[in-house]
Amino acid sequence: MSSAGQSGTESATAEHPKAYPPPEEFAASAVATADLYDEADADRLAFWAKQARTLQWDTEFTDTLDWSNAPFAKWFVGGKLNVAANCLDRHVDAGNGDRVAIHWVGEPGDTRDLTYSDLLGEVSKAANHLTELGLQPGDRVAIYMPMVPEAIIAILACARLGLPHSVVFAGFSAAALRSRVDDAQAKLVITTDGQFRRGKPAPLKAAVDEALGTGDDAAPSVEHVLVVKRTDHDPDLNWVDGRDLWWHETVGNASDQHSYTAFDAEHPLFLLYTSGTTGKPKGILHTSGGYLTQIAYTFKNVFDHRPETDVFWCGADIGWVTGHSYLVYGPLSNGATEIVYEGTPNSPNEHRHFEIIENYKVTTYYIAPTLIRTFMKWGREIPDAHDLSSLRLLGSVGEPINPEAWRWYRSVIGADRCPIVDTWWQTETGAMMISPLPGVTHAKPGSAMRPLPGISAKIVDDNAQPVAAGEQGYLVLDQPWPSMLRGVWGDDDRFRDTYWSRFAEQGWYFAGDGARYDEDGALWVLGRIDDVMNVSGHRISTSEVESALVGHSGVAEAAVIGAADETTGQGIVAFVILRSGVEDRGDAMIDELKAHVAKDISPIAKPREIIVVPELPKTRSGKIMRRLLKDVAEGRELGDTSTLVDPTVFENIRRRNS
Ligand code: 6R9
Repeated sequence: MSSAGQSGTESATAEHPKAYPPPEEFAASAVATADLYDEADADRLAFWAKQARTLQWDTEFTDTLDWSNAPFAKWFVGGKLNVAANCLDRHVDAGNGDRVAIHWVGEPGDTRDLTYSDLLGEVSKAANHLTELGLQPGDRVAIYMPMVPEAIIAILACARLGLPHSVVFAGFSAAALRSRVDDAQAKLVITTDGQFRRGKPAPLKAAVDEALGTGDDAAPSVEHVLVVKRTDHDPDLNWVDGRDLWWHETVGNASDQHSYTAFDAEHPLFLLYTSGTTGKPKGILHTSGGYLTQIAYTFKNVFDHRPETDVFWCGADIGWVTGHSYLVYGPLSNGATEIVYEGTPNSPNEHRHFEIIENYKVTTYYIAPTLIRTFMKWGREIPDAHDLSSLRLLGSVGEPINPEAWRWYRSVIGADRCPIVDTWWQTETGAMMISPLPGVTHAKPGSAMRPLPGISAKIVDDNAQPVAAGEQGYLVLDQPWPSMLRGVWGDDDRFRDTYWSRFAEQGWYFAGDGARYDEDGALWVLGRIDDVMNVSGHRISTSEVESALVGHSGVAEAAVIGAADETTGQGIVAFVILRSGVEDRGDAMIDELKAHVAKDISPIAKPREIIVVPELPKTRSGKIMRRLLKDVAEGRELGDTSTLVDPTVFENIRRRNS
């Protein structure tokens, strides 16, 4: 096992310090102070009970945690609350009804601002109509919508009525929607007629119609389809009488007064299907009190949130967990003002995000490393053309961030002024787990640093023994946490097998990620364990090699996989996109890149093969589909490409490879 790697490549110079301390001014008035760690360490459960009490409970909880039926947790036992009331009524009652909750920006340029009072009125109307449709607490609702305000209104209306929502990303296929609707036995599907994509309306309800089928094929659980008019592009829109309802004709005419009832802390709040690499997607189940507690706490402390002055922007889609937690429940439970943007970052051009930051004076910006690398590829003159001085904190989520992208993000977007929080968490964890606290923790480019106060994690080997600093191991969560998944919908065995069987004896949750501590005790998440390569008995993380490649001035983005190799077990194959303006010098370029990796990490990490490509295959959530690259590298037929944003990227990759 080589101990060289991301941390090993960090040399502390004035230009690139090893760790960045929180800026003094920021630290002096930070929301979260170092006391939080001490408080949580002294009594973890008391700490979480205190966090839970920052919410509005209609009935106090009597017990903080019941872990007697592990791994099925019950948090805040006996407590009753309404999640939507915590996101809306509470702020209106406190006199903040006129504060803007959502600055919505549509892709074609239309905008809409909703205050907390507006949002409460809209959610009340939707709740009244859903009640009229006969939905009862516990009934599931599928939401298949683009990023329009009604998507958030629908989510909150479900929460208000105790109807677990299952949001299905609007880029998923009809077949994917159908399998999720069937698995959850959803009674209602909420959708739009169409969605704007790169300036053009594209049908969406048509996919719902295809998914739900007719006659003998009809989805048996679905009673109604509620349709928001967004694009109004199709005069012949298919309509199923009795099943289909226009939102504006139903919700639009409902009363804007609605009194909520409180639900048990463990009442199901939502299902979110994760598209696993094998088998049918798993419906990850989250419940109410614990989820909202950890979401509200992490949003406030990790984003150093100031409800009076901050403008928050999370770039994720509501179809993913980041959208659920930090676009809906986190900001709204904190009474935040946030941006919701409907489109892609380059509609109508690459300036879009920076224009929004400038126009709305965004203070806090939370995106994925893949977007940061895309911005790098487009060039710094684009952000440089805008006044980004309102920004005061930057966040990263979704994948390991390579130090090169981290530094670019900090210097070009954050003007060397804004702390960066690199937040590690998963659909299953519900909320952030490992991240710096921006006013407390020194940040190292590429490291998520340490578990948040109240969270406990370990890095262990195959025998559940802690690994030494520099050694790679399994990242496990050895204590329950409030926003933990409560199960896989309808499949308790799969829940136990997938997450709790690897370290069953110890009762630990295995996250599926590899990680290591460096010599200073900073935690480095190295990516999925299945992304870890084994070359001649050496464990090398794909992200380590990617990081090295992207550290070369000619490379914009890289994806690395371990391909089967007769002699070495696995051989490293890298797919790279060159920066715009960089000339592809053929073999000379490849040799230079190989030498660069060998020098940066170690000769054992030198790629066997480097393929220059115009584009990388990505899922719609922005994750590189390494499985498919492996198919290419190993000369196999391609597996399922249905979740790719652009399935044609493979034609280009194959052409380059042959
Ligand atoms: C929130 C989200 C979870 C997987 C996770 C890990 C990777 C997420 C990361 C990170 C390194 C970070 N991941 N954040 N890896 N550093 N800050 O992305 O959820 O879509 O379920 O993905 O993403 O591999 O296991 P999800």
